[in-house]
Amino acid sequence: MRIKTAIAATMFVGATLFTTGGVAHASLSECNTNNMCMWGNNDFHWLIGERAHGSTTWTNLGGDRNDEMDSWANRSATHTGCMAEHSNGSGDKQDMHRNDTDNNVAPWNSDEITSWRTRNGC
Ligand SMILES: [Ca+2]
Ligand SMILES: [Ca+2]
Repeated sequence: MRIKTAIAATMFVGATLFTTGGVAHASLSECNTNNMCMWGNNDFHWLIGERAHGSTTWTNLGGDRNDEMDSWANRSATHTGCMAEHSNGSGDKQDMHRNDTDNNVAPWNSDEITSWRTRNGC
C-alpha cells in the first residue's frame, strides 16, 4: 500500500467519526434510485462513484478513488452491475446484485476496484 494513501485514509476515518456522531448508514441515501454507487470506506462513507443503471460501458476510477472501494449499493431492480480489479473490466470481478448492498466487502475484495459497469453483471 502506498503510504500517502494510508495516511489520507486514516485522517478521513477520524474526520468521519467526529462529524457524523455514529448515525448508521447516513451516506447510503446519497445513492439515488436506479443508480449504482461505490464508497471508499466501510458503511457507505466517502462516495467514489455513482452511475445510472443499464450501461455496458466500463468506466475506470481515477486518482485517489482507484483501489479504494469498501462498500457499494445497487438501487436498480432491473440490472446487475459488475466491479473489476483492473481497468476496462479485467482482473478479479465482483457482482453488484439487483436491490442489494454490501457495507463491508470481504478483505480480499477491499481496495482493489479500478473499473465498473451497470449492466450484464460479471
Ligand atoms: Ca478503502
Ligand atoms: Ca485495481
